This record gives sequence, structure tokens and C-alpha cells, in this order.
Amino acid sequence: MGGSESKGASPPEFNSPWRPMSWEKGVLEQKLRDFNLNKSKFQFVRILVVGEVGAGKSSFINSVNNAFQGRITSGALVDGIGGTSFTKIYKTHYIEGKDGSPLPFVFNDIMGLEDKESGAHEQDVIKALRGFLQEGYKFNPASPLSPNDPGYRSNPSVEDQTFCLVNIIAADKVSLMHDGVFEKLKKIRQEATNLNIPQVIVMTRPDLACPLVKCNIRKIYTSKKIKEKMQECSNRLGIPMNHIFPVKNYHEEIDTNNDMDVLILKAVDQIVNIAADAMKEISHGQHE
Ligand SMILES: Nc1nc2c(ncn2[C@@H]2O[C@H](COP(=O)(O)OP(=O)(O)OP(=O)(O)O)[C@@H](O)[C@H]2O)c(=O)[nH]1
Ligand SMILES: [Mg+2]
Repeated sequence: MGGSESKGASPPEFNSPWRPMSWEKGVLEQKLRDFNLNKSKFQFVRILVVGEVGAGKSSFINSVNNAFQGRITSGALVDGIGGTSFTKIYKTHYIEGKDGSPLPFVFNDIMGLEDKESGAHEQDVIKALRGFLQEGYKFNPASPLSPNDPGYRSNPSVEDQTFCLVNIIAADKVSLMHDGVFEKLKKIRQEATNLNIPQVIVMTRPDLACPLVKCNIRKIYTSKKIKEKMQECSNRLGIPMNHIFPVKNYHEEIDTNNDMDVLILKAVDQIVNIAADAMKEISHGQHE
């Protein structure tokens, strides 16, 4: 028996999860609802999502909102066809709290990156990091925004700046991504590093990379395929594994569900805390 086992293909999953995970939503959700930027004079911490066209940026922002609202929402429109970037406008997405006022973290959605001259210009994304893009700015792949253009905010406040750069990478596409897209991501990351802005990866579409996860999302940290894809994201972007969070976005569901929400909220919890720490530094005058 032992002999035939050792000759067979290795099993697709680990015996136990390699990252400990509680599937209890309530505590996590409440922790995020109670999150506040206490003592700091800022109302919002801004989180910017970047990534290749069709990686799931808008879906992630919607999924976060769904997890808080307990229903499917569509604040950030999502592509059903694919191809060139569906999102073309720079927009802030707020999450409504129980009392109707927005939670103190906001997400900015942008146009997707593409190889060569298409997609969002990396200089525009870099401007978004620093708060120079006005709400409603329409991305123009052919020419990045310059200071005299409408859409340019010349005097950004601290709240207009980004405090966590979230790289969205699709698990099923990471191996197929063009070097050109990674080059752009690298330039954006370098600028973020210069500005002391922390960076994470949210790895989307795990269900399309691993059949185990498609059947049962709780297999996310026992699936060898998912760990391998996270490692690939880490290697190609130079972001450590402990800053990579896999999530399955809402895309075909008509109701929310506990396990998807837990992964989404877990990612948000990490992101928000990382962003708040970065913001704290700036209020202590260590930023720039
Ligand atoms: N199966 C599956 N599909 C997903 C997931 N996340 C996103 N999608 C699908 O992937 C496609 C692209 O998603 P979008 O959210 O529009 O991607 P985007 O990064 O905003 O794309 P652009 O705005 O075009 O740059 C859509 O068809 C989504 O339904 C996921 O976790 N699993
Ligand atoms: Mg989009």
C-alpha cells in the first residue's frame, strides 16, 4: 500500500491549512465596523486598487461592500465581456455603515493596466497615489494627466493620498500576464515605496485556478495550487507571502455567503490596519 502511494501523483491538498483561519464572520465584521482613526484628525484612510485589465478590481470593491451590506451591490460596474478596461473613471467608493454614515476606509477604483500603450498610464496611477487625480478623472492611455489639465488636483490634502496600494492579481491569469504589465506595476510599486506607502496583493479568481476551491472555498489554505499561485504572485511582484490575501469575489451569486465574506473581510482587516499604520506615520511627520 505504502509503495503504490509513493508512486502516485502527490495529493492536491495539504492535511491541514498552512495559514490558520477562523470562518466566523461576526467578530471580524464587528471589528471593522468599530475601526476608527481615533485621535488622528483624518476622516478616511484611502486604499487604491491597481492591476491588469479584468483582474477583478471593481469586483473586489463591490465584494467588500456586499460583505458589509449583506446583499449583492454594484457600486463599481464590472465587465461581463472582457477585453479592454471596463473601468475608465477615477472614483472613490464608500461603504455605508449601519447608521448610514460611511465607514472610515474608502477604496479608489481605476482603469486596468495593459501591455504597451493601452490601459491606464502608470504615471496617472502614480499621481493617484499622491492624490493628484480629481474624482471623476477620465483616464487617457495616450497621455497622462499634467498639472494644467482639468482633473488635476494641485493641492491634495492628506485624505486625498493613498495609504495602501492593493495590487489585484487574478490567480488564473498570473502565469499569463505580460512582462509589460509587471513593468508598470513595478514602477508604481517603486514610487509607492518612495512615498512609504505599504503594498499588498489581493489574489482574486481562486475558483478559476483550483477546482477544490471552486467546490469549497474553505480549501483555500489547504489547496497546493492556491499556495503555488500566491508564491508566483509574490515572486513576480516582490511582495512577501504575509502580504498576500486570496479572495473569491462575488460575480455570479445572488446572495452573500459567510465563507466568501470571511475571506474578503480578512483581507480588508489587514489592508485597513496596514493603511492606518502608514497614516499614523504621516501624522507623526515621518512621511516625506
Ligand atoms: N470566477 C470568478 N470571477 C471573477 C472573480 N472576480 C472577478 N471575476 C470576474 O472577472 C471579470 C473581470 O472583473 P472586473 O471586476 O470587471 O475586473 P477589473 O479589474 O475591474 O477590470 P477593468 O475595470 O476592465 O480593468 C468579471 O467578469 C468578473 O465577474 C472571482 O473571484 N471569481
Ligand atoms: Mg473595473
